[in-house]
Amino acid sequence: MEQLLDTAEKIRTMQIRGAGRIAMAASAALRDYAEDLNVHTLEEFNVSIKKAARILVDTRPTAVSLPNAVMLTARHSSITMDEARAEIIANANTFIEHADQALDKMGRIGARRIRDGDVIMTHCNSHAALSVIKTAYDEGKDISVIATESRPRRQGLITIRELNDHGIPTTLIVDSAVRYCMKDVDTVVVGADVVTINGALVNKIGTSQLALAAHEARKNLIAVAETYKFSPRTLYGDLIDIEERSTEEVIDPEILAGLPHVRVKNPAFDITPAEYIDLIITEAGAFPPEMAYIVIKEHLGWDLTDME
Ligand code: RUB
Repeated sequence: MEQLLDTAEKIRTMQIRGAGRIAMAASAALRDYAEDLNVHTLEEFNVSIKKAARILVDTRPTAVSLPNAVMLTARHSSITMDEARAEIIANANTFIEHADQALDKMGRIGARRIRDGDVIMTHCNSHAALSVIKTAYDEGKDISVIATESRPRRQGLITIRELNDHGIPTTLIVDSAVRYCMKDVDTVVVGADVVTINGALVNKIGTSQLALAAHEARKNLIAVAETYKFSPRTLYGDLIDIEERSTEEVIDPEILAGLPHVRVKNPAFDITPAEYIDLIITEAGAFPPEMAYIVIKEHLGWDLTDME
C-alpha cells in the first residue's frame, strides 16, 4: 500500500503529470499493489483493489485517462484470487504497452498533417503533442515551434527544454501573446485530458483561447489524444469536473492576505468546443471531433453498459 500511496501523492502534487503519464503510473501502481496484496479470499482481494483504485482516481479529478486506466486495469472476470491477480497484472502490462505504442503511432499519423516549413503552436506540456512535433522533425521537415509558458505551473518550460534537446527551433511566449503571435502560426497542436462524447476537448487552461485565436485566423487546430482519453462518462451526461488548484500557485499567500476584497481562481483546465477542432489524432487514426462517439464505442475496448 505504501508504494501505491506514494504514486498517488506524486500524481496529486504533479511530480507525475500529463494525462498519459498519470494513466500509466496509476495502472502500474495498481498492478504492483495487486501483485503484493496479502489477503485470503477473493472477496477481500476485490474490496482492497476497489479501495486502492479509489485512492488513485481521487488524486486529480479532470483527466479521464486516470479512471479509464484504473478501470481497464482493475476489471477481471476471475473466480479465484490467484487468477484475478494474474488478470490485473496482465491488464496493466497490456495497458502500459498499448499506451507506449500509442505515442509512437500518434506521432506517425499526426506528422502527416505537418508540412515542411510549418510553424506549430503548442500549449502546456503534452507528450502526445510532442510526439507529433518530434516525428515531423525526425522525418526531415523544417519546422519550428511557438510554445506557451502555461501559467501558473509553467509546464511550457518543460516543453521548450524537450524541444531544445531535440534540436527543434523554438520560441517561448507568455500565454497572453497567443493571439498576437497567431499570424505566424500554420497549425496548433495540443494534447488532451478528455475528449467528450460530442468531440469537445478538455485540456490545460488556456487551450480554448488558442483555439479561438486559431479559428479567427483560420489556422488548423489538431488535438492529439490516445483513445483512452475519450470519455464514456460524458455519454451518460456526466459533467467534466474541472480541477481548481491552490491559489498559492497564482499569488503569494502573504500578499493575498493583505487584500481582503480579492479572491483568486485557479482553474487548471478548460473546454474547447468541437467546432474549433479540425482533427483529433489517435493511435487508431485521425478523426474529426464529430466521430468521438465511434472512437469510444469501437476503440476504448469495454462494454459501455459497464458505466451504469
Ligand atoms: C497537462 C495537460 C496536457 C494533457 C495531455 O496538464 O493539460 O496537455 O494532460 O498530456 P497537467 P499528455 O500538467 O496539469 O497534468 O499528452 O502528456 O498525456
